[in-house]
Amino acid sequence: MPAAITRLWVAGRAAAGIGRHRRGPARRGEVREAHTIRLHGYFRSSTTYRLRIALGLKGLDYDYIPVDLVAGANHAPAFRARNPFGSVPLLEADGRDRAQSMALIEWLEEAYPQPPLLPRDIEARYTVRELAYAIATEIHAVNNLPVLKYLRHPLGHSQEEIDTWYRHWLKRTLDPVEARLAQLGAGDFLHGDAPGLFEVVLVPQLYNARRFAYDLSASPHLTRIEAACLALPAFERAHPDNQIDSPERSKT
Ligand SMILES: N[C@@H](CCC(=O)N[C@@H](CS)C(=O)NCC(=O)O)C(=O)O
Repeated sequence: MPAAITRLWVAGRAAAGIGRHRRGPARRGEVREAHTIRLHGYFRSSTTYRLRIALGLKGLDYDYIPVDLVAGANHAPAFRARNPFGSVPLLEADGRDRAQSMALIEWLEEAYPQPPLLPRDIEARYTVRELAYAIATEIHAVNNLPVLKYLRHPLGHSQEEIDTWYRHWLKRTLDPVEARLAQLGAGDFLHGDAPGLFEVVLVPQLYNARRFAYDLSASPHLTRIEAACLALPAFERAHPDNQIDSPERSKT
């Protein structure tokens, strides 16, 4: 195994008494061949962070393979051949290369249903998706790294203008998400007493928001949910600072 690859046993909800999964999705009456799950990602990528949390909450064991986005490793022909989007995360799972974080999390949910990231009740499931997809499609899509780079070059915007752009799109969606959480009377988590798809998407976005000095003081529901999540092992292990490609980790 190359030195850059680390084997992680992600306890996630296992810490709360939920057992470790066998590799390979469970299908009734079928003995699955054991496949290694490999997550190709970047420590600070919020979409990779989503996958680390989701895998952790599912108690799934995986290898983490860093892709250096700053060096452009995601544009190397060998990587593009595996993921034509040239983005992370790339998940090798069940014998197949898979891309696009939201599709990946929904796939994980279907392949490894326990513990669930979506509620059983159709209305509650709708609410979780409403808020998770608002963040994934309205904020992340306009604030991701290639978009910010494009604003700089060729469009020629200053860093200050780019930061203003970033915070504008954050506010435009985080404020209504906060308002919806207030309407719903959300507690430590959007639904029930455990995190799910919404929290998987929210926590990485708030990590990014803080990097861009976004003022979260008017978002008490968001920050309360974030704090409850960050206290859990699956979220702690998934944190960018705790990844093998993080400069923060190499300091310790
Ligand atoms: N829609 C994609 C977006 C993935 C994405 O934007 N990933 C970023 C990191 S967060 C990336 O790979 N950027 C490539 C680059 O910077 O060139 C998903 O959800 O997986």
